[in-house]
Amino acid sequence: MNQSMQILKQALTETNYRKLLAIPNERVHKFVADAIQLCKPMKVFVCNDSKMDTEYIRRTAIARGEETPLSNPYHTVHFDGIHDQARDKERTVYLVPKDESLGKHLAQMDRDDGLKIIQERLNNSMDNKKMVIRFFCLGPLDSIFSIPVVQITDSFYVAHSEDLLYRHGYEYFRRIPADKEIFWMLHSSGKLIHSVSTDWKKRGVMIDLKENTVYSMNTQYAGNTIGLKKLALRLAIRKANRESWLAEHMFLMAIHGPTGRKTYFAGAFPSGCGKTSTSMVRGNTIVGDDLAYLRVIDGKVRAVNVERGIFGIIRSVTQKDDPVIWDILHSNQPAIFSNVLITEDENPRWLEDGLDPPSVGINHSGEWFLGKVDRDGSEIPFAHKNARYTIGLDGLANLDDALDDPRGVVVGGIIYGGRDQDTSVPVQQSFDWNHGVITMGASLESETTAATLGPSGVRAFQPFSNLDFISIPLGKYIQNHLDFVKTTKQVPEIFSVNYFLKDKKGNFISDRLDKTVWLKWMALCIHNEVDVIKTPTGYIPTYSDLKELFRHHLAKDYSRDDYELQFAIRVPELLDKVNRIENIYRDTVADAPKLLFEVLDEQRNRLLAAQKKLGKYITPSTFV
Ligand code: OXD
Ligand code: MN
Repeated sequence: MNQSMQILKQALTETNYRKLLAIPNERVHKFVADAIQLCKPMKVFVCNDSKMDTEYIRRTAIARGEETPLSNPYHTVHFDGIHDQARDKERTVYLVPKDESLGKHLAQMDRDDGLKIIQERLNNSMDNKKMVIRFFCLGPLDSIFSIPVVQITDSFYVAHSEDLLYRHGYEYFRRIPADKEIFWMLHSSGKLIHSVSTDWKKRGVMIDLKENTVYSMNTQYAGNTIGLKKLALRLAIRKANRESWLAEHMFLMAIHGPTGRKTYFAGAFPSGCGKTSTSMVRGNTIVGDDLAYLRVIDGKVRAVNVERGIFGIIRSVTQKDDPVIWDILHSNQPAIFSNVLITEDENPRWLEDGLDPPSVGINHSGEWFLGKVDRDGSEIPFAHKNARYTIGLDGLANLDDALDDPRGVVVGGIIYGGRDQDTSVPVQQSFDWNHGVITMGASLESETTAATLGPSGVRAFQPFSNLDFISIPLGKYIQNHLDFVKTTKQVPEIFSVNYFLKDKKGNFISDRLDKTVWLKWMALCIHNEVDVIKTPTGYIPTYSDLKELFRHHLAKDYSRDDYELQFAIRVPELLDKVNRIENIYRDTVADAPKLLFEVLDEQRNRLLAAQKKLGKYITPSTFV
């Protein structure tokens, strides 16, 4: 018997040992044995795909106080510690060998130093806890897109969340070839007080690229702990780059057109910028709201949802604007709410839910009452801005029937969107793939949000909405995008959207539901069913097409004044943006492709020529 087997035999009960050994993969056995040796759990639970096992996970999360039941028997609430309410970008680092660098934009440290820290922090980390071993698959099962993942965690909340969010993979692991590439995740919440991680100063997410392994320590917030979400995305981006496909921070949805035609779109928006709400826009169907893999198959770009559930921002979900989400959160579909308020009658409440604000309850700060302040004297809102809901996709009324298609869906369009109050128009189509990749994807900027720790509302470089997760030098990542469509004749159209333009007084100049129209317009554009106006930065809609779309889909009388205001070409701001982006690439991205500078230069020249002829702020009709 080898050493791993001896460790397993000693640490696992007979039933768990048999369950683990039913997976005939020695690398799996070794990963689990090494984790046991390091974390020294009191007990180990191997979870298979059965209802009994997954129900055990849910019940234990409640029994251990990691989740609190609500009046709806299918609902629970989880609270993260007060310092652990969002993704920690600073403490999420790649471990790289001494002679390698991932470039200036990626947080990294020497691999040997990192491995030492991991050994220190995880040593004995589970000594009075139970370790859970889970198996999942990213993407549909038995597909070219599938990536098997082993998750080890001491958090039943993490294991329960993954149950709702991912495709169960225990049986899948039993049939994969011995040499199949696997992603490995090891998480420990560390020391807990009242079921909350207390050692947040020693929080860390460390990504060992060499071994395809991610270690998450002393944290519970799902964005730092759920291995299959943003932790696996970082590994997938490397794999994608190696194998010439794309792993993206994108929703996937079908826009329904005339006579029921479906056109699939993948859309990349930074966290907290409308990705989920876009994928849920009424009259269309959703495949996924956060992560997509895209591959060229038989000459077409096809994509799948990596996940099978939603970990969504709940702030400002209302019955009026988000009816599908609202309904599911008020149904008997299982849901975990996090960092919301629990009312006295055991219901969840969140900020801007369209109801009268509560005055008492329990939230992540403990007992809460109106006017409660933190140590610095700042008022604590009744729920956290980054409060979330976790649900499976199954109960959604608008779920697309291609969700589990192993070949994925054919992508007609790709959308890039960010929080931009003064520069880009609400919607535009790029001139071609390279123009879209460079001026819309690689040039994306967005104001920071509560999804990450640190100040919100600061304009930040956010290429492809994926900067937080890119795990290869940025220039290489961009080159992979440029090359991606080389073998396809059916190249997706690229668009940008901006829901966040404001007037001089700081008021938004479009409504939340206007995105319905932008989406329908983009689908019509792909099928050449609308006229477009060529501007220096892309093709924009005509007033008459939008007027008709607003009337038809939102019963709204769209005024020419609104059109002129929203679609004005703001040359000074657009020029500033080109200059800012060019400087960032010139100064901080050593491997930026030459083409990037050429395309940015062309954009600048078009803007300068337009400014010379037509002035600084150009009304859209001038270009007709
Ligand atoms: C998320 C994020 O939770 O991007 O999806 O932070
Ligand atoms: Mn996300």
